[in-house]
Parts: sequence; structure tokens; C-alpha cells
Amino acid sequence: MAKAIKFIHTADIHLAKELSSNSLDNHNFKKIFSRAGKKAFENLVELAVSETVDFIIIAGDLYDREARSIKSSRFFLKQAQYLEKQGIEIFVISGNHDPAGVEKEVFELPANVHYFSSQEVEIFEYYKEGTLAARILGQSYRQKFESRTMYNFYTAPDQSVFNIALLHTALSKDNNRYVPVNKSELLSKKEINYWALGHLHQYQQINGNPAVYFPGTLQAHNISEQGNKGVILVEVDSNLNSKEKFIPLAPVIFKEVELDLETEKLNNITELQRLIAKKISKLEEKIRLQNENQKYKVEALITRLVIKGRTELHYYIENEREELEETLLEEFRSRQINESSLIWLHSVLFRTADSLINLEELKNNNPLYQNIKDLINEILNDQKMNQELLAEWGQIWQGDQNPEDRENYRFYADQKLQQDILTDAEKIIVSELIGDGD
Ligand SMILES: [Mn+2]
Repeated sequence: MAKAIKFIHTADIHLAKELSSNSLDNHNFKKIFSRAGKKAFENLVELAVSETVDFIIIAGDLYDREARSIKSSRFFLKQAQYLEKQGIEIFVISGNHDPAGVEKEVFELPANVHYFSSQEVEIFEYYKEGTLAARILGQSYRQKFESRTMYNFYTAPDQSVFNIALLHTALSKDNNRYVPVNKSELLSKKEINYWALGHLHQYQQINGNPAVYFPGTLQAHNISEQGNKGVILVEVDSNLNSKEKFIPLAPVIFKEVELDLETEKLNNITELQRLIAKKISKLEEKIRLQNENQKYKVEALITRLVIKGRTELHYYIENEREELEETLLEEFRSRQINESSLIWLHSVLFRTADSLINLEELKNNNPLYQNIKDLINEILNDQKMNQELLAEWGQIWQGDQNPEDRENYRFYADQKLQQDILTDAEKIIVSELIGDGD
């Protein structure tokens, strides 16, 4: 029988990297923003202590190359010293944002911090009450890009204890910049019980048993990193069975929120503003309720409002889109004088259509409409047509869901974005069809 252990898996902390939002000029939100990264880390430390974990593993990008500073290094030093007093170890690999061959630690770190070499795979043994209780395997990035297939050499001597492997990777066989590897190759390493991955900023369970996880970033930094961010708490029993739980810790959340105007009858922009205010205050209420039930509070929600559906106001949206967005943002923000406000309106996107179109009638009388629907579905679902469409849309599409793999001003065309664009196109075509009939 092995010793039961408990640990926290985190990655992509990017200490000191600033959060970005559209023209954030509200004093209160600015303060929350500037503290968010540190606060998330302090929450992580508090969780580690309150859960009495044995150790914390950090799967790369603890620091951010551009943002690394003496102050952020000192911050980590202080947290590590505190954890040492609590008897909690820290195991760290370097990722592409804090490569070992380029970065040096600014301070002398306490003995509970264990950095993995970038030269070769290392195995650290974790002892609990004098008995070997876990092995942690890992290798750091040497440079910004890492094409070495280091996981090949992640070989544990036996399966008598829980073997944890730390790897910073995009988990894509074709991606030579961030350790090319796929899921089945990881699973072929039979002695590994837990693959602690880092690099992708979205929480993902890749496999159940053996466990393969991305914890995601600890605190989101922009609107493309949506939803709750946190860490994975892992409990391993004496039979080496593990239980994983995602724990949200980030004080700032970015989120897209949809406002459907389809069933509303709006006469003017004032009525639209009222609707927005109602939607946002509902959302705010929801967060307050959540906060009452959880230890780690959400301090700010950065929202992108997506306004959709057929509406009488489409005329303004079509002709004065930018002015309308600016007006809605300014009006909403200027009302946020309340210090306790939780929501910051980041931007407004419009996906509306003209309300004059009687769609049902059109569907029944015009077979062309059904053809458009069929074509859109086909484009989305047929791999080859989908590729052709992306080629047709031009060179602005690139990479996977991780924004750092993309060049500036390029986008990742996920299914939802493609669906949105095609739905817009459908509305334009239908509008034109109707127009011709007048
Ligand atoms: Mn990374």
C-alpha cells in the first residue's frame, strides 16, 4: 500500500502580465485589474494550505518573459518562503515564456522549490513521513521554442508509487514549437499516472485514467480567455486511484454574454439601453449569489455583449454601428459610479437582422431559402468544403485556440465563429432576397 497524497496542478500563471480591456478608465476596476494576477496566486497558496496539500506542481510559464520583473520574482519568493514554512513543496518546469536557457532566477529560492533541468529529464522523489510517496518527472524548455520530444524519456522505474509527469506542450503532433506530441503517445508511457500539462490556457480534461489535464491559466488576461480560471486539486488514495477537481480561483473573469432581441419590440435606443441594464444587473445578481457560496470571490466580470436577433433597431445597427456601440458603452459605463459594481462592459457586438422579414412565409414560398440553409450546414460539416471556405475568407485565420500561437491580427476560426459569420451571411442574403421582391 502506498501513501495517500494530495497536490495542486497549475500552469501558465504568467506572473506580472497585465490584464487588457477596452479603455478601462474606471478607478475601481483598474485597481482590481492590477492586483488580479497576484490575488489569484495568493488564492492558490491559501487553497494549498487549507487543503493541506503535499506539493504544488507548476507546468510551465510561471513567469511571463515580457513582464518579468524584480518585483514579480520577489512576490514568488515570498509566497514560496511561506509555503516552505507550511511544509509544502513546489515542483516547476519552465515553459516557452520563461525558458531556462534564457531566464535566470533573480533571487535565491528556498529549498522547497524544485526546478527541473532543461538538459535532460529529471525525476524528483517525494517522501512523506520517511516513505517514498510520489515521483515527479519533468524537463524545462531551453529556449522560446522547444521541438525536442522529451516525453519519450519520461520513464519511471516502477509503478509502486504515483508517477506524475510535467510537460509544457500544445499537444499537437504538427506543432514543432511546443513539444510535438499527441494524446496516444502520452498514454503509451504506461508508468505515468498523471500527465500535468501546461500551455493551453483553457481547462481541459484530455483523459480520465490515466489522468491527462490542462488546468488552464490561473488568471485570464484578455477577452479571448473566457470563463472561470483556476487550478486542479488532485487526491490520490493508497491504491493509487486519483480524484481530480477544478477549483476556480481567479478574481477577474472575462465572458461573452448574448442578448437576443428576437422577441422584443423596441421602439428606440433608450429601450435597448434599459434591456441591457436589466440583463447586466441580472448577471451581477448571479455573481453576488455565487460569491456568497464560495471562498474565492469574483471581483470583476469583463463582459462582451453580443446583441442578436431580428429587431426594429437593425436600421441603426446597419448604418451607424460604430456610433451605436460607442454610445451604448459610454452610457453604460457612465452609470457605473457605484463603487460596488462588479461588471465592466468591454465591448458590444451586433449580430442582428431586419425585423420586417417574415421568415416563415419566406421559407414556405421560396425554396431558395432552404437551399441556403442546406449549403451552410454542408459547409460547416464537410471537411473539404470547410477548408475551401476558410481559404476563400483569406489569410487572416491561423493557429489553434491558444492565442500565443497566432501572429497579431490573425484569428482562430473555431466552429462557433464560423457559424456566426455564416449566420450573418445568411441574414444578408435573405435581406437581399426580400429587397428584390419589393
Ligand atoms: Mn506557454
